[in-house]
Amino acid sequence: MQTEILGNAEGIKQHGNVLIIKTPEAEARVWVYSPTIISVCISREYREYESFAVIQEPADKIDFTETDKEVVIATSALQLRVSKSPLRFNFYTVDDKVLSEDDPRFGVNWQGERVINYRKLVADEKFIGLGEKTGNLNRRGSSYVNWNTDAPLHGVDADPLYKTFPFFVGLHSGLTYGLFFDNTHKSYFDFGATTDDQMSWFGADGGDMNYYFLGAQSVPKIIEDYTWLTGRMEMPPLWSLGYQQCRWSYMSADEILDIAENFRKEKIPADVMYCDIDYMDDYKIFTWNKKTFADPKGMIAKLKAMHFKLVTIVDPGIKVEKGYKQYDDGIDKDYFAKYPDGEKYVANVWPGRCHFPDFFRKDVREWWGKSFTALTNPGVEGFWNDMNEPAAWGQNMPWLVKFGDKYMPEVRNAYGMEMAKATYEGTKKLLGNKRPFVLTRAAYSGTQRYSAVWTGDNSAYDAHMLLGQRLVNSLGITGISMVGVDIGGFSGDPTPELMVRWNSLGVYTPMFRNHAQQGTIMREPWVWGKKNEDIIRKDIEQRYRLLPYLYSSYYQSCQTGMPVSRTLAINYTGDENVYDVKYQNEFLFGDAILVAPVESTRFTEEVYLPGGEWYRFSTGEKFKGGRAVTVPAPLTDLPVFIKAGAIIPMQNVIQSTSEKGDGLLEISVWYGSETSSFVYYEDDGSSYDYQKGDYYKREIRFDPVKGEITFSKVEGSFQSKYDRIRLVLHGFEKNVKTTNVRDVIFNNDRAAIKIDY
Ligand code: MIG
Repeated sequence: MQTEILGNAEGIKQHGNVLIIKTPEAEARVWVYSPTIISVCISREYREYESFAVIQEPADKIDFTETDKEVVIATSALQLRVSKSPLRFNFYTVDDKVLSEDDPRFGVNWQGERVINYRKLVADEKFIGLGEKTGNLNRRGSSYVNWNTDAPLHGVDADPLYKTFPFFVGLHSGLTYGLFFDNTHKSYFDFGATTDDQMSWFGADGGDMNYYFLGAQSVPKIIEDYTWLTGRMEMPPLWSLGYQQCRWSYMSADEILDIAENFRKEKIPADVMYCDIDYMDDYKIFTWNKKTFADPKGMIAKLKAMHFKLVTIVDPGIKVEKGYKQYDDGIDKDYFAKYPDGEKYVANVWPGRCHFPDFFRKDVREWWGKSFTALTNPGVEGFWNDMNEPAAWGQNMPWLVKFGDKYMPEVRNAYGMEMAKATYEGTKKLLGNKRPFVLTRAAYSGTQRYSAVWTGDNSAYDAHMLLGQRLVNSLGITGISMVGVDIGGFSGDPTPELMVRWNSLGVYTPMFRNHAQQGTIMREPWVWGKKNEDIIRKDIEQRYRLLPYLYSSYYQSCQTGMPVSRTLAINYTGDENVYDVKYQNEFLFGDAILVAPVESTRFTEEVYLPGGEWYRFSTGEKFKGGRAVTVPAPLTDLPVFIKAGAIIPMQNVIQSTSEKGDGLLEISVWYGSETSSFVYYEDDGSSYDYQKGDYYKREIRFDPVKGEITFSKVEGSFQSKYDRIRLVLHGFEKNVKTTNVRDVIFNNDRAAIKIDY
């Protein structure tokens, strides 16, 4: 195999906003995207690069200086010092602190088509990120592969799984940086796992060494930059934040309606029912089974009357069957993936022999998008994209299969994203001004622009519940805020204790969906006995109480990319304890709620509370942070803590998000000794009018020194659905141990409240 290491610079040229540096082996191109983002693309044969992920353009100009030894590209926030002989790429802060340097010996190298970048490892360097990856929060000492894979029954260490996010954050010496390797080939990351701690390395089976270096000095700012580059989510439909009930499968319209009815009868709040693959006729996408789902429109109307939305699954595989519309269309218009000789690729999935739409083509995406009328006409508003790694029986799709003008290995990791894009764009058009909900299993960086994700086929045991939380937390670092896991575990049967515990964690999961595999015991809240049902109900009610807070947190994801569920490493980056495997599953839900996942067999737990002060949500008990505390953790009370200074808007319990509620917005302020604030956001929860200013937004501020809570003037034209605000003050008197609640009710337009304490 031919092995080449990037050699000496031979020529340096500026062409407009790009700097081109040639060596005998290759050429490197450098662009500045923003003061904190510099991109480097090193290729042996330069080709125009079209990114699936990046939606920004580089800045118009690039400033650099050159000496005998190096070329320096400096912005107001970051320096790239390129050493010329040999060509190496080293990043520093503006005050010359090392952020990340190439390994001086090996730098960028090729072996055959494989391209790898070896980088120096700093002694105390930690790594977080890569999205849906098993293992520890701190990825130092681990290695990973990105190759989107259907992974049924995967264990808690399995790799790769369904998604690819080649983006990580490096942490050392009190400094932070991010690196996004934008390459859809099978890719590899090694964080000092197998190099005797000398180097970290990453690379891919093909394509270019094409990366974006993010030099902002805080993890939230790096996430903001990464999601600026790759896009942010839009406001989700409010109903998708409610409780979602799924199963593979509810076998008939009657069963779906029975289950929905029972939620109302049992007074367990819920918003969403799902149809898994059995609603279709012979697994043909965009059809309904004529016997078991004879009248989809009627069924959906009944669901609607009960305030339920329906989500239906779609897979990419189109059954080979003459007379089936999607098949005939696809053949006529040549929409399916092919071998190089033009023969259509066939593989077996649920429908039997299938062709696979070539989602890399715009005309195919448009066709796919329009096909959703079969679902939207009867009233479906949520679209679940499964099996889009893409998956087929046997798994090993031949490398000769072509998508667009590329072979499968080059773009496999983006197939799911392109399907989600086609689904999102198509259904958005069909639904008029309504927000569709799209859920996808496979994804690549940037998928947050189109879809929520779930973490695939987990299993019903404690270690999987904890892993699920780490996956959610890690996906948050890579721009995916709206993520769920199958609550209860997809494969296997949870014990009642696990079901109850997992459900209580689901309250604090960005997307809250109960789902289970065919053949497992039923999972609905009422099948676990009265006592457990009562706990499950109470927890789901808590989810609905928190909706105003959750919706505002999603608004933050749309604005800055900050995820709803946040590993503690995002806000407490410098605190060593947050990486301790004992505490690594803990996370912040929004700005101010700390949640500690607990196994279903443990009823007291050691929880690490970062610096500051915290209150137990359920009791109001106050704790000093910066230490671990051992707290009771019965199945009725997951350890959840509120950060001192927190401002948390809540509402009354409703049975679904389409209920108006009692009109009272309850804003809890938890006393803290420092000034704090919260951006409250509301809109109609279903349309795109908020993008034209039809929202209700105000900042709420608490100043403990002045003893003042201030509500800023309302921004936007939306009329809040709450006509009164109640201020609930917690912990506002000295020497008071438990919650001290004082109610102040005032009209929505009142601006400032003086508190004397
Ligand atoms: O081959 O549609 O991950 O959530 O219930 C299995 C049936 C296909 C895999 C998904 C799972 C879904 C199941 N699907």
